[in-house]
Amino acid sequence: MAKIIVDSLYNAGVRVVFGIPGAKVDSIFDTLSDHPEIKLIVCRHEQNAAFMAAATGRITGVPGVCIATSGPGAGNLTTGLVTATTEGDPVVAIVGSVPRMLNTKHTHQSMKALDILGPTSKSAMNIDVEDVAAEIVLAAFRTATTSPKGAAVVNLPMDIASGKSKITAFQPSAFKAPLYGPAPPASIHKVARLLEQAKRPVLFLGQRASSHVVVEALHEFLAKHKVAVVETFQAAGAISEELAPQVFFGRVGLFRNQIGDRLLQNSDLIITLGYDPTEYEANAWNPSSKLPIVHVDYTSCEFGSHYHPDIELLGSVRETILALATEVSHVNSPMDDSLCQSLQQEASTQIQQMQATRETAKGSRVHPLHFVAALQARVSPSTTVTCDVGTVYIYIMRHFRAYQPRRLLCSNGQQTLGVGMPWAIAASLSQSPPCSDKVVSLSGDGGFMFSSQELSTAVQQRCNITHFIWNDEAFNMVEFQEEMKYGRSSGIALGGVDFVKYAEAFGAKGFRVHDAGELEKVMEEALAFEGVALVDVRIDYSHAKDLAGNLLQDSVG
Ligand SMILES: Cc1ncc(C[n+]2csc(CCOP(=O)(O)OP(=O)(O)O)c2C)c(N)n1
Repeated sequence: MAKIIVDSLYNAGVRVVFGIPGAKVDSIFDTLSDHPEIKLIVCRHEQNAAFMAAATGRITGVPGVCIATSGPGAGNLTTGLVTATTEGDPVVAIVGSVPRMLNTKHTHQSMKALDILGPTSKSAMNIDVEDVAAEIVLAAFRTATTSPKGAAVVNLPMDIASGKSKITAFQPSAFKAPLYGPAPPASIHKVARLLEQAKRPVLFLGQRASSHVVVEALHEFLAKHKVAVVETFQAAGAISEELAPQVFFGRVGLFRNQIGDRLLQNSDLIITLGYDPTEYEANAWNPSSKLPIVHVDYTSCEFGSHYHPDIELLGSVRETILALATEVSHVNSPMDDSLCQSLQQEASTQIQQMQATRETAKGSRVHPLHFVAALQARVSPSTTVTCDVGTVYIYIMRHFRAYQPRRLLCSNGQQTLGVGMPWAIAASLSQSPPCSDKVVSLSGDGGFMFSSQELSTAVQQRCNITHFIWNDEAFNMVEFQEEMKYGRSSGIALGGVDFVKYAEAFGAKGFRVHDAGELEKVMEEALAFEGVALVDVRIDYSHAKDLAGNLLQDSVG
């Protein structure tokens, strides 16, 4: 049976799996020993195995695979799987369970895994008899890769794991996701006319607009028609360096106070591409409910009082964009619009201010914008940067530029703490050859401790990762919002960890930045270090509340 499963993984294109063994799944681990073409990464916690699988799915497009034993092993996958499903990352999770005979009994490591994991995933299926194993594994892959993508769980009872079947793994062609066509021509025709007539149209990119195939089509569209673009955090990198000065108006999310929000507020046609409300709900960016919307996605929208598109273009987002590119004859370019010009002016002033922070920062803790500018200057557009949740992510996702898809990764649907380091490991392992280029990851000191045991995995796998901890000895993102709400904070104190010694204990290299004056030198050394480096950066969050200030007001009604 384990061979059928491992062959299925191989035929699906899987070349790396993440997991932790246990008696219920050890036959799969045993079989993997004879299949070096699939690399087994043993993690230090199942949650992190699920995070790594999700990042692998997001980066490569082939579902990431995680394997866990019954009971606590399966239970530990929940947060990782719900994060993957919410954020559109294809994952197949294989979990072991007690033999069928014991399923209804109170027995060792028994748990109704499908009842627990079902709500976290797109599907959760049990292999009831040996002869359906190949079909169920195939179905899980097909479910995980059908948009909106997400996690699919396969439950493998222990007695089935040691059983046999004549029905072997399906061929690679069965694992290929079926293709969609463009939206119907009549609807494309209508939207093309709306786009030609709109004075200030905006393309609003969401998480499903950041795949390589969609981005390629988007570049083709924008090369012909210059339409202003705003993106969510997970769409980062969809606009190339060449196109950005002409069309890009930044990222939006969390607090409605960005340049992109002002553009959306003043647009007379918003075309959302692969938009998912989990990233930035429409009641936040369209409180008046007055903005005219066209929805372009694989599936119909969650229609509501704040998100009520006039037209939905359903089908392949890529094919629909390409069809629109041909159908549209002309558009009103943001370069000829005075509001767009002044917003772009404001954006470049922001960048200059960021540079200035860099020059004036000496003698104090590191200002977040100083860090962003220093890092931006030292990484190439092809560097993968993974960012954990926290105030750190607000600064990074607003200000760090990315010009290639899926190079700047964050968890914006569930905002799950702890993804930073596991995602960096997955990114490093998905390189060809593995661990060949530097991966950068970032977290707060709180988020880092959610998955910091994976430093051990990173070192063991010889990853090339520099992880920066923005250390304020607190859960700042909660702290500053509590202060704004209640005038004080509670439950946010951390601290007392020497991260340099921590790194050394795992065989990684530790660095520390006490003072902004030493940031750039230490950053350079840490980025040049071949292997796993951990950098403790004393960060200055004294202006964090500004991130939530100056919210746009709209007359609601
Ligand atoms: C798993 C999980 N638990 C709790 C939260 C709530 N939460 C969001 S941000 C945050 C604080 C993050 O602190 P830290 O990692 O130190 O980053 P900082 O905000 O200080 O930059 C918390 C507790 C969450 N998003 N995810």
